[in-house]
Amino acid sequence: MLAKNLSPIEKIKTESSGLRGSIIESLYNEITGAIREDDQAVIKFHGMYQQDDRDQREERAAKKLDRLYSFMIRLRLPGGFLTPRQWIASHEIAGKNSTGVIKITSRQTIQLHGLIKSKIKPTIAAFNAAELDSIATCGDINRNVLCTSNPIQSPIHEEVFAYADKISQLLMPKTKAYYEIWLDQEKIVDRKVEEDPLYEDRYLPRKFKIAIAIPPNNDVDVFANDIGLIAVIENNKLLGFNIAIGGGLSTTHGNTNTYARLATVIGFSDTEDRTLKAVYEIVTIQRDFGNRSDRKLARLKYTLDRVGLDWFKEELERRVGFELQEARPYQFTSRKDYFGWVSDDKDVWHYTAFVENGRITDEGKVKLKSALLEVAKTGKANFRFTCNQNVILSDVDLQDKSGVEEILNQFGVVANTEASSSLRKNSMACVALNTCPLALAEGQRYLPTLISKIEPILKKYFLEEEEIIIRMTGCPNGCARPYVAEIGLVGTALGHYNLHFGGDRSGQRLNRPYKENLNEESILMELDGWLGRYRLERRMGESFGDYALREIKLN
Ligand code: SRM
Ligand code: SF4
Repeated sequence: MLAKNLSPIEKIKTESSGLRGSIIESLYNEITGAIREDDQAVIKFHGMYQQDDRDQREERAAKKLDRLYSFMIRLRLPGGFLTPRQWIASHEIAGKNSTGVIKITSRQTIQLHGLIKSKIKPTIAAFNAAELDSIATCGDINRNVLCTSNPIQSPIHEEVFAYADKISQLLMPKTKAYYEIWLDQEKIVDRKVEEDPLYEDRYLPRKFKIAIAIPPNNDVDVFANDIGLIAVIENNKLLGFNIAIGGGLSTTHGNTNTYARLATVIGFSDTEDRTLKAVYEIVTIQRDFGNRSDRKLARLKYTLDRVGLDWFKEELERRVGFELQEARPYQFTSRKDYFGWVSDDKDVWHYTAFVENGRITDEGKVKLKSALLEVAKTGKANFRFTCNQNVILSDVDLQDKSGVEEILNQFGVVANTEASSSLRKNSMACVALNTCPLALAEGQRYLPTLISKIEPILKKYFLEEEEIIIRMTGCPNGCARPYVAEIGLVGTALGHYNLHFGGDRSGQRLNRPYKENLNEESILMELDGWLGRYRLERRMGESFGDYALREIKLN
């Protein structure tokens, strides 16, 4: 299908000898801090990206210096879970080998930036010693599998959560290249042992994303994924999952063939066996029918819209050998994190700390990184990352709660979580500059400042308590999911953003583009006008997103 004019990445994949490429030669080339171009595509499948410090590009170019290359590594953490021991290891690795900042991503895992080439192997070895890896967190393959984070969401959270790992394992590539290259394990001589019936040698046409949501909280933004599984639970029993397919948010400025799309629910599957089979075969259909010529149109959402929902479902049922049942009713009411302490039905406690844009550092009065290390050292809390880029110190027994709280107080974490405004706590920005090569504008370095300028406007209209979801990205790829925010800001050029309005609180509606290419002054002016009118004209209980959409439709 669409095999003509394959995109250059297709050749790199099939000729990579099981994702080995010439990475080893690239690594030992001491003349440059970079790796060969083809290998830059291959190492993505091992969870890394080559980047350079964009702040220094011009100055270095003027001095005729090579770019300042470094690497970003992203961990595979199904459901976003780390033990305290694994947190301590991650903390130490970040300090030794990277910039030191640990970044919680919008997909529930952590990234380290700024690794120089010679530090990649020691980093992977240290993660491996902590039973952690970065396999398949990037590249044309199934990525980190998400699951609703907070254990309070359901008494059977653990049972649903286990699916994230099961799916991650099911869709892991068979190649042992990761172990050979980065961990010096024995070379595979007979490549037959790593034959891969799922990915073959061409992998998928594009990245592939899966999330599991436990209603009523859609914290994972389940409809933004290629496959979304919605747990159906009755009387504390997992009946199965509604299956949604074809979600994806990225667009390209000026390319009208690209669009954001929310996943469509196609049916319900009951047993574990059937659910996993369905997930697997959805992936094989995308492997076989996805567009391998134009990477801009290669995600499952485009395949689905091209072949049609009916055809896709029929093909899926043919491949799995059973019919999907009719989708069961479900209701999402929010997407938020429950900041502070909450306890579940077993009197086990979970503290959600606010981490602005997921950046774990010691900055100003908030020594978050030190606090998390001290908590980890007590061994009394697990670490769960949320898709809103926050951290939950989870599974704390009642008798250990005050000890954990004392540490959080001592390092300013409680004060910061409590003092941050509702808007700030419901905000999210992508990395963007200075590391993201695709950034057109700032993301996480700028949103905090902009929020400080929006807060007085909210105050003026007595809207400080409103939990309005605001998200910013430095380009239209949508890494902080701005297209499902109530207020979305999508970078077009330095200092300029498209302004979107009208997402709902539970992530079941795309917002609408409102105005293009606004600078800060115009953004603040628009928000002042809109928030003022919202204050006066909103209906009882109406969220800002609902109000804005209603108004946009009217005008
Ligand atoms: Fe993303 C590419 C960061 C979530 C859509 N994303 C990138 C790269 C790797 C840039 C690159 O290709 O060189 C960024 C690295 C920046 C850096 O310096 O760290 C990057 N994406 C991120 C993260 C770290 C944003 C964050 O601040 O949290 C998120 C990491 C998630 C993870 O742990 O795996 C991240 N990216 C997303 C999401 C949100 C989601 O998945 O829920 C999206 C939109 C949803 C979707 O996929 O449709 C997203 N990222 C993209 C795209 C557009 C994909 C497409 O369909 O066209 C790209 C560009 C690409 O793949 O070509 C991209
Ligand atoms: Fe980079 Fe764009 Fe993703 Fe932001 S949205 S991290 S600028 S690719």
